[in-house]
Amino acid sequence: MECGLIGLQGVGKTTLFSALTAHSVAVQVGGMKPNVGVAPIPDPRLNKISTFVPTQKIVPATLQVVDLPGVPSGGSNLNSVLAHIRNVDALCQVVKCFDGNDVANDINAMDSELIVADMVVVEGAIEKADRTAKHGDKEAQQRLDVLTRAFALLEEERPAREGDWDENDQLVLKAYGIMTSKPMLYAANVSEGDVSGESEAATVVKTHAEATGGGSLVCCAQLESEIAELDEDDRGDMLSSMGLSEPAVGPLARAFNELLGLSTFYTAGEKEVRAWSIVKGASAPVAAGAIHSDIERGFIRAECYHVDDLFSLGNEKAIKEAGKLRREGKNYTMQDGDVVNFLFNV
Ligand SMILES: Nc1nc2c(ncn2[C@@H]2O[C@H](COP(=O)(O)OP(=O)(O)O)[C@@H](O)[C@H]2O)c(=O)[nH]1
Ligand SMILES: [Mg+2]
Repeated sequence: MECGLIGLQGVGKTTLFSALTAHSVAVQVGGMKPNVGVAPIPDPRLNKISTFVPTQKIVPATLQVVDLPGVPSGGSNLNSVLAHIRNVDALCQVVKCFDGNDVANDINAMDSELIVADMVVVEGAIEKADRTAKHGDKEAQQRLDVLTRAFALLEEERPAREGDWDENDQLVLKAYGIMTSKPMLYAANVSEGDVSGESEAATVVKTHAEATGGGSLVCCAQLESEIAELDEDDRGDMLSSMGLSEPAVGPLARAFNELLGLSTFYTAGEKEVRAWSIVKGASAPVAAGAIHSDIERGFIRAECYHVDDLFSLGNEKAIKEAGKLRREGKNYTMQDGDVVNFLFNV
């Protein structure tokens, strides 16, 4: 899953990107090329598992993050920026809340760019689908219906995300790269003095997100990037002195998991204890495929228990004796927090 940081120029996207990815790549400030990096998702359950299952390595799940160039209002590079935005799975719109700027106006400026660009795409697609649908093509008829409904929303300056879409509809919107239909998280980038987001500016962001079917969170990108540069020991002190319990990447990744409908399962052994992100409701073989396509292809069964059983019973033997070690077949729907060992044969 890939999440794109978007927003106007100078709102703190690159600063937040550096904090999220802990400077895992060279960052170009003010550059026109996207920065791509990987943010490890902090997970308290993962560390707790390793206290019960001694292991050599702890590997968190990751979120791929792209720092997209700022949308230059009407600028010549607009199309190339938009092309990048169409390709990500979810969007995080960074909103500047530290400068006394007109926050509502900034959000509208950014949202309008996306809405207008989507209208152009949808309008063209409607014409094409209309021609094909006239020949009695069922699929084209469905596309036409989805596109027409999306257009009606966009025309009212509302994001396509606000529509009532079923799974098939969503596939259509995704295929056309409709930006305003992507899950959106608004990040209020607040000043050091407002880390809990009590300012008027941060409230505007939250209210807007709620009204338009998006998520929201508060972070101070500047502070987060300073924290990310500290070593592990100093980080905790810095966070607590700022009244924060964890770096923003935690809430951000959780908000995305929620928006994207993801859940987590674990593998736990001597070599590594590891968290994996999958789509909620995925079957056991699909989850196995997140690890390796061979395991999905040769899937025999999953042996699993829930992390909470590990935490209460202490080890696999006790879990087995309590009858909580389950053998699940290919139709099993993975539950968030399953600890799994896949048996396979290729
Ligand atoms: N005071 C303050 N300055 C910030 C914050 N976040 C970013 N900045 C500053 O705003 C400027 C633009 O940030 P940058 O991340 O390059 O913005 P981008 O154009 O959206 O990528 C830089 O000088 C940052 O240091 C913040 O939370 N507080
Ligand atoms: Mg930047």
